[in-house]
Amino acid sequence: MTRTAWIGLVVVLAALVTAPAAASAASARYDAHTVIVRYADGASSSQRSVAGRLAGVLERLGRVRGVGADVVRVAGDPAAVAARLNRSAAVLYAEPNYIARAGAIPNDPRFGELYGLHNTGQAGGSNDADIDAPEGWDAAGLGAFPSAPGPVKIGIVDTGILAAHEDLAGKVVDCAGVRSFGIDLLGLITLPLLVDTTIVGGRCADDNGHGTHVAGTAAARANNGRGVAGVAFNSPLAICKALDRTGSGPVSGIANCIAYLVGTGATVISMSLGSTADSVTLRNTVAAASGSALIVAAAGNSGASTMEYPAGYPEVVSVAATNRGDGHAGFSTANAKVEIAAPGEDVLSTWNDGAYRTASGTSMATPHVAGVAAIIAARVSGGPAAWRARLAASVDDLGPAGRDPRFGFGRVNLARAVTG
Ligand SMILES: [Ca+2]
Ligand SMILES: [Ca+2]
Ligand SMILES: [Ca+2]
Repeated sequence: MTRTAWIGLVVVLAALVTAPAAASAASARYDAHTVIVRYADGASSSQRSVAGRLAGVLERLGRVRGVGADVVRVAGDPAAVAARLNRSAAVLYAEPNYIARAGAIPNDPRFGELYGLHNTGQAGGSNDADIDAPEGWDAAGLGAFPSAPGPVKIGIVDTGILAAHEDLAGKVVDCAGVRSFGIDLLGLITLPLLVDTTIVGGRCADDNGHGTHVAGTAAARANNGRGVAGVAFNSPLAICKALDRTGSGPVSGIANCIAYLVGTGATVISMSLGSTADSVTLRNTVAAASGSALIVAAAGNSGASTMEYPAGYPEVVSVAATNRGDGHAGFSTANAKVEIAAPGEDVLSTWNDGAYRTASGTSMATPHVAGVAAIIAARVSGGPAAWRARLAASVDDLGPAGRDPRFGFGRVNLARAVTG
């Protein structure tokens, strides 16, 4: 094959990543050992002490600033103690120490760093600049963090996955990849000779890290006491490796992977990759797949309006990136095809060394949307077109009112998506 012909065949799609850059899940309504009590102003200290002792108060732990109330440790059910206190003339009011929650907070030790899922202003971010994952999980009936596989499989075309990662264990139900990216020379470079993008089973090991990161954001195990939490933490994963260790691969492999994933029954397909080349092969493959799967893809990291594909195809949801302040991430491509935005700057997720890493890119935004789409697909009938409409209708509008080139319809919101 001549060099010219080869370049024509191999349109390289690059992974769209930029340079590297605890709470309790208990369901109790109130604290098990404390009560808040405000004694009557006229009650003497001995009257207070007697009333407390008779009701079950053991000791005073502290005060609630500004309201003149004490926090006391009690014996027995705090609600019963509070009821007894309320019958005493020495008490103005008493109540259980009710627990306020932001929806379902999983016990994963690094969940607190996932501003994209639940932003409390950590690390200088803006409160609630997030996809409202805890509220969404609650509303979707996932607040108890079921570990059993959910009904919607997410397909990912990327560099593969570290399937044995502690936070991805058991997630991968389909694994395949292209047969050969070329001839490997001592692990240093790959000669683009004898490229064979036929899909073969079992070939999805991640030698880059990008694919493992994307998979973790979409579907890492939640509430398992380890690492992070994926948006659709109960979705099984179908993985197809079409990008090599440098994060690039020929369009024929991408197209083959899309067809493979459709065949596995994946109804959401996530592609954190793109190319400025408009390939007829890829366009036709995407069009054929879009009847059975909702396809989401990264808008690109040009920082400009450059059109990239597959995000630019009409059947694909093009995803832009936001930052921890709900602002436009500077690298994120902005153009008329951008349909939705999601957190994509400084996103913590799983890596192929078994650890966790922060990365930035529309690559990182895309799996947030894929995860929300999977939870939508489990609840909304009507197929990919209906799921796509729900995604667009359940955003938090950012920037200029309505759809705009930087944010599309707006930043994705899981809670709105499952209650809309
Ligand atoms: Ca929120
Ligand atoms: Ca986890
Ligand atoms: Ca807008």
